Amino acid sequence: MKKVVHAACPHDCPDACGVLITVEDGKATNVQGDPTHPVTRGFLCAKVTKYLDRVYAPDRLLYPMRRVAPKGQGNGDASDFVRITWDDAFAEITTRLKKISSDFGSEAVLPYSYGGTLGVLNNTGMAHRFFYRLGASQLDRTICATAGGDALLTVLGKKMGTEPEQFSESKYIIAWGANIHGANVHLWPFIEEARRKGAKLIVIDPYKTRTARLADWYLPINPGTDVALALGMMHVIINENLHDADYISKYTLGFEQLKERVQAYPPERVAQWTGIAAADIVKLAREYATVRPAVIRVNYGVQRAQNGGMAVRAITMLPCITGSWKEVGGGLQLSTSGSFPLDKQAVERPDLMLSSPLGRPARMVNMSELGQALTKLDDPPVKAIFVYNSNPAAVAPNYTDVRRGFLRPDLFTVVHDQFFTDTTHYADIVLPATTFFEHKDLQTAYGHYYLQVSHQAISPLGECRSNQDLFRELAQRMGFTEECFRQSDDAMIDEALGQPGSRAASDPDGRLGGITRERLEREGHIRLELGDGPFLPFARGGFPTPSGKAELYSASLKQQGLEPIASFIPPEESRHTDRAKQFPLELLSRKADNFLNTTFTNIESVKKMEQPDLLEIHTADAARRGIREGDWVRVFNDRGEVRLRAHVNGAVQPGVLAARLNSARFSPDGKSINALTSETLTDIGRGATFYSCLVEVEPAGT
Ligand SMILES: Nc1nc2c(c(=O)[nH]1)N[C@H]1C(S)=C(S)[C@@H](COP(=O)(O)OP(=O)(O)OC[C@H]3O[C@@H](n4cnc5c(=O)[nH]c(N)nc54)[C@H](O)[C@@H]3O)O[C@H]1N2
Ligand SMILES: Nc1nc2c(c(=O)[nH]1)N[C@H]1C(S)=C(S)[C@@H](COP(=O)(O)OP(=O)(O)OC[C@H]3O[C@@H](n4cnc5c(=O)[nH]c(N)nc54)[C@H](O)[C@@H]3O)O[C@H]1N2
Ligand code: SF4
Ligand SMILES: [Mo]
Repeated sequence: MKKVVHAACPHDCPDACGVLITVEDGKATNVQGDPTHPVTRGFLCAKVTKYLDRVYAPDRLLYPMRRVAPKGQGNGDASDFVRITWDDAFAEITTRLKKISSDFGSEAVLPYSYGGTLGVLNNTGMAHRFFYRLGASQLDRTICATAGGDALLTVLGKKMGTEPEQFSESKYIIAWGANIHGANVHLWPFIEEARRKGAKLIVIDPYKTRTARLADWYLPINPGTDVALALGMMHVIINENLHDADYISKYTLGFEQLKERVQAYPPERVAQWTGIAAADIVKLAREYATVRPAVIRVNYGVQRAQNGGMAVRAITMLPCITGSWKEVGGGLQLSTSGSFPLDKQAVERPDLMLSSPLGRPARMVNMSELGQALTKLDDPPVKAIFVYNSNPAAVAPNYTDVRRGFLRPDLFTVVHDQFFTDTTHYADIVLPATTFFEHKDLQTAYGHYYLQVSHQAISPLGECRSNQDLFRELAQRMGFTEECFRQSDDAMIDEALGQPGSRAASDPDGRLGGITRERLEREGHIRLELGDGPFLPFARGGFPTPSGKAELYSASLKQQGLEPIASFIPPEESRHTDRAKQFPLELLSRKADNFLNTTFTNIESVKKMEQPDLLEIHTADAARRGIREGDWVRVFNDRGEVRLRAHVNGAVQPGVLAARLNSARFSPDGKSINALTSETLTDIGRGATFYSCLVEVEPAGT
């Protein structure tokens, strides 16, 4: 029997595509983009196009297993483990978690999860309920987006922005630290449509991405200097009277202070920091303010610098002073995630912390400081780590300390995943997880405004369990008697959506309108209730900030001891500081266009599209060090070193190096690129600073 099932891609990607899976006799035989989804438009990215290879990969983890090889040794695959039953696995996990909780307190247990799936249920759902009820440490999920996200909130009050469809109406499009072809490919057709109608595409990025190569104007910027560029643009716009005085006076707060501040950022000065010529800064500012409508796609790349919060704050002020929010095809998009008014409390149940043995909210542990958490944290120390939806042994900063932590013989490590990963290499128990083909979920997005239901297309492979099923069962085995641990997935989707008519608390603006699970199941995707026609979130102000205005001056930042407007403070690890005398090169350990963080790194057909072992370097920097194209090089600083192959291709400017995030186990020396990055946090949002990283490089010999 043949059927076509509607699903939604849950990978950590703004596009959240509608997916059609063909199933024949219980086996998935085809996968394609949903042609009726207005943003997916019938195509998938190159990696998910190969998804059958991932679901049916020969190395899928299919059974629970217990380690027999010493941690961190062995082959890193099934041969390091013996197969056990789910009953054995549950028995061992519950015994260990109970013992650790009674010996050290429940906060000695740490959940660790991030973006494996962004499905509402399998991303948080039962797992959150479980760890809240257990009284485990809470994980502060900062590794990706909190610097920019929190900064955006200080200006706009909500994570909302220009809908992707409106980019086709723009005349001036700035991709600011946004690798659209690599990480957000479904925005591209709208940009192409705009360009056919005469729009210009400008790319601001220290790395010459494919998007930059296709742009009308590419501005390579020194890493971590975006806040200076945005302030410099505002210097020109305000002093040349190109701002929208009416919009500013009605809907913004703090313009006078901003006007005073930008005087310290004349283009000549900004040029010295950013490496962009003063004349270009003036031209960019004038064009941005006068060629209308102009839209900014800023992505999370800019906020992985130490001053990344201030960068996003300053960039977000631009459409507020030009009044560009008023225009169809204007405004700015960082994320649309704040517009999905689901009932998070009902799904996650943080109130269960009060019924835990602690009887209070548990301590927070910052996931961007995992190395410290596993090697230094005390009172209590972390004695058990439960990893799902994540591969921390590769993606967390400061790999050396993270690995040292995972190697601790007294640390009990459980990993739930679809594959053996860098992290299962340290796991005592591994548990097999379903892919999105094998379970149901509710899907939001951070790059558009459509809500979707993702149907289960096939039965779980082997003995795989979804995150929902795992934590539902584990709660029973721990003896948690609360009714919420028996709830079905459908009941949880209903709770997330709330009852039409009684949604007031989580959905004050009525954005869920008449959306119900039944309707989603029938229709696949439904646009949030944003009114008819193009959605202009801030055309008439309505900023949900404390003042109700776009806050160019933020009293709440000031209260936290932070700069209330924005100012440029160079990252400690950048060419502008003393540390650069010792380690003079700025390393961007970027995402691979055809992997998704470390997901897909083991899939042969996807691997063929990538060359993850390259170090991209400018000719001048290579020549000075006697490095030639294709040479093996040693990239190092005082935290660690990695081996890569030099590639001189014009992608980076002098002083900048670029490398790819990859699985540690598939990299030339078996180490993560994060052996070089630090646990220093961002100015706003406690985020990781992957892109503020100074290194030196030398030929490695053979
Ligand atoms: N193919 C693919 N798609 C992905 C991912 C992936 O790994 N691969 N990851 C997903 C995830 S987790 C996320 S968070 C999103 C992220 O999506 P993006 O934010 O677009 O991705 P990044 O690669 O982090 O950064 C974007 C660009 O910022 C540039 N950049 C670095 N430093 C600076 C700087 O100081 N200033 C400026 N102006 N630019 C800078 C980088 O060179 C990069 O080209 O993408 C998602 N989609
Ligand atoms: N150097 C450097 N480091 C970085 C970044 C960078 O740009 N440079 N980017 C950072 C960013 S933005 C992010 S978001 C993080 C990403 O960090 P992670 O979210 O840890 O991303 P992945 O490495 O893709 O690991 C996700 C894992 O979840 C598994 N998984 C998928 N679906 C499921 C499921 O349903 N259940 C379970 N149990 N597991 C599942 C996948 O198989 C995979 O092993 O990395 C960060 N690290
Ligand atoms: S990873 Fe992104 S672009 Fe690729 S199918 Fe999933 S949502 Fe779409
Ligand atoms: Mo991310």
